[in-house]
Amino acid sequence: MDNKKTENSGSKKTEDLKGFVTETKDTTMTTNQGLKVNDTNNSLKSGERGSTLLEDFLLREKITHFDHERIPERIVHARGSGAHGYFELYESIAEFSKAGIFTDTSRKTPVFVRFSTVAGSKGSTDLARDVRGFAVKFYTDEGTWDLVGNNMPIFFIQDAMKFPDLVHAVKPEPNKEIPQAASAHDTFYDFVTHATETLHNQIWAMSDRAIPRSLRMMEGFGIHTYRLINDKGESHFVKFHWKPKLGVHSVTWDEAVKISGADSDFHRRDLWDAIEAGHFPEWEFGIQIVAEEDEHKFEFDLLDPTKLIPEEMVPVKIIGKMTLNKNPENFFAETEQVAFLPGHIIPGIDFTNDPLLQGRLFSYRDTQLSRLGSPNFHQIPINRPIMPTHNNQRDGHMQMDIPKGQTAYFPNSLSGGCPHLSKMSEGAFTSYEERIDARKIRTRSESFSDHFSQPALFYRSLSDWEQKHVTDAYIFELGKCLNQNIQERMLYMIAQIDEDLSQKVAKGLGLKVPKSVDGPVNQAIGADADVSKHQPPKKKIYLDKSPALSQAKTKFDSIETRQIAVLIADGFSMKDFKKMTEALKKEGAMIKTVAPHGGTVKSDDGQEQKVDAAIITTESVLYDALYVPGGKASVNALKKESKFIKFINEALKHCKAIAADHEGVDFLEATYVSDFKDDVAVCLNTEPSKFIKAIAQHRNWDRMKKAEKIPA
Ligand code: HDD
Repeated sequence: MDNKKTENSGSKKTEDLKGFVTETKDTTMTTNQGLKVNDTNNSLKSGERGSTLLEDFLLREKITHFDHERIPERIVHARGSGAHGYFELYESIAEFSKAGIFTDTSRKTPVFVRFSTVAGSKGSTDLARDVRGFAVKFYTDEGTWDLVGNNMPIFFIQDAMKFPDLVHAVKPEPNKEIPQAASAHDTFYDFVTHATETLHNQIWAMSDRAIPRSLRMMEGFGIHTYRLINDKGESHFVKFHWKPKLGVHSVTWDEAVKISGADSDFHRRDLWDAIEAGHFPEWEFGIQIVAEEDEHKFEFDLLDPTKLIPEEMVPVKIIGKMTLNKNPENFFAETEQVAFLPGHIIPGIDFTNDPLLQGRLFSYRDTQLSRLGSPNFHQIPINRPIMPTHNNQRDGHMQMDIPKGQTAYFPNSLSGGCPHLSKMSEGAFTSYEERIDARKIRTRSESFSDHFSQPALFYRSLSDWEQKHVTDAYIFELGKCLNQNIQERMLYMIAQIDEDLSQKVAKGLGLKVPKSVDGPVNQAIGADADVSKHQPPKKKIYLDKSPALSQAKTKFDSIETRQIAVLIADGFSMKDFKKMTEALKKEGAMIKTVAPHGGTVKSDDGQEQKVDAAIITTESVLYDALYVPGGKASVNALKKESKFIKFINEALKHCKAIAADHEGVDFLEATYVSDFKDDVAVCLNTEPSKFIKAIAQHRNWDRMKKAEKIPA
């Protein structure tokens, strides 16, 4: 593998980090004090078989460090994977924002991105049904900007005050610490059915968006409405979007469950391997702009984070691109210690009064204090801005800088007034001067009370196969709830979104959709609030469908980095193998040979071919497509291993592209493929181009209904 490709091309942040990287190559072992060590295997004892001496400072140093190696994992988003890269601007948007990254097209702004699941612990499976975090740290010339978003455009709750309740409901139940990394349990649905604001994000979590094929194949969203501020001090509302170059693709739930067993690091490995192989993941960056005077023209409130602005109402303007081109040197130092704060902002961008965002501005700084242990967490290499910092903050645990001088206060004359204040004309940050005339009041705006229109819009906008996946997901999730009241209450809520969907889910559960539920629908308002005002009103239909919400409308033009399993044994046809794999490789696909055993196998013309995976070590769910070349002896050997038959049937069931040539076709006759010979993604003795087209389609969902019956 060409590691040079992953060098991050002189990025200011990479250069900065280089100063902190330590290497062990060609070095001698020392203690932390630089003392050379000649034995790290045996403690100091009173005689060969005697007790260990307290004097043994080498033992104490080694063990003490080990004892304190762990830090608290993130309370949410504990499981994550990170990468370095850069952001480039296609065109200036100076009319909206004065931020350097939005006006200067010559810049390559370094970024560090961390993707995550939300509910699971640090060691949980990548394939949990969950929202994915999409946090981007931009190291800009004006200071660090963190855009801490998710792969879904809306959030579960409207006010930060409810975040601890949401998280306590979804996390493992506190008495038995079950289930890990799963929302399919009573406490979550108990909460969801009483706080109906959650239903929009919840139905997204039932969709395929919650089980991405790859972190490189999912969208990202800033979610909140933010402000862009131009050099005249004018404000526009904005929503931020990331659009993956490879399109938005997912696995099926059956695959997700199996991948969790076969390779629970599936997403982390996929991201790492793609970057190491030089297939750098890319996302285009887009903005939705709303003028100040249009703030109230929508049928929903722009400050409500459970609402999206349909792209058909306000198009996404693509203005830049992010490329991830370097893996971290050390997981803990970079990916674990990186601290994202929505409050890290730069001139040209500002907050709105979204009550969820406002609470986040407090929470993220606060959490770093217990997670990283010190207010100096910004001095950790990955968190340092690329610009020098000067202020009068001092001391604290693990101070890494040596601030010089007599003064640590402002104003001062002893240090010539330094660090002096920056003028606005020199690029200082100032908050947008929003006019406010209001009562101080603890309440929820009535404009936030429509909880069903957008989940319904989402469901209506999905294709048939996506709707089927949502239905199955609800049946699975509610089927795991032990409390029938909660199941029925949820069926009632789903019926408010879509009656037909609720009936299908009820059928799967063997229950009836209730006509009403006990108590107010929305109970998350407050004891003295007039709940009737907040009962979600009747669903509104302000847009029939939003095609942008459907994965059926994504990109299907590339097979780059797709994993293709090629099933071979001794005697496989090298001619078939070469023709197909060379065509696939040309398009950027990754070829993985799977054989009855590891090591190598011999082709029909006597060549040794390396085996990437022995069948016992692998599963079809880890690949996007499969190919069986000809070769009588090879096919006979494959037939002898029943797992190859399972491998093929399972790939077929998951609607993947399958190809075979010559005797390979005979082998497929022994599987359920024989019932699918007319399928467009089953390519028997065809040119590679047909197979390539089928892989680019990601899946042949037309096969889904019939393929579901395959017992695999
Ligand atoms: Fe959060 C982490 C995304 C609401 C409190 N959040 C965290 C991460 C992401 C998000 C991607 C992981 C960052 C990383 O990789 O280190 N969170 C969101 C989004 C939200 C949101 C998109 C709504 C739009 N979060 C939210 C609220 C609160 C928090 C309302 C609290 C009031 N989030 C946290 C936290 C975390 C966090 C507890 C845990 C670790 C961390 O911050 O650094 O403070």
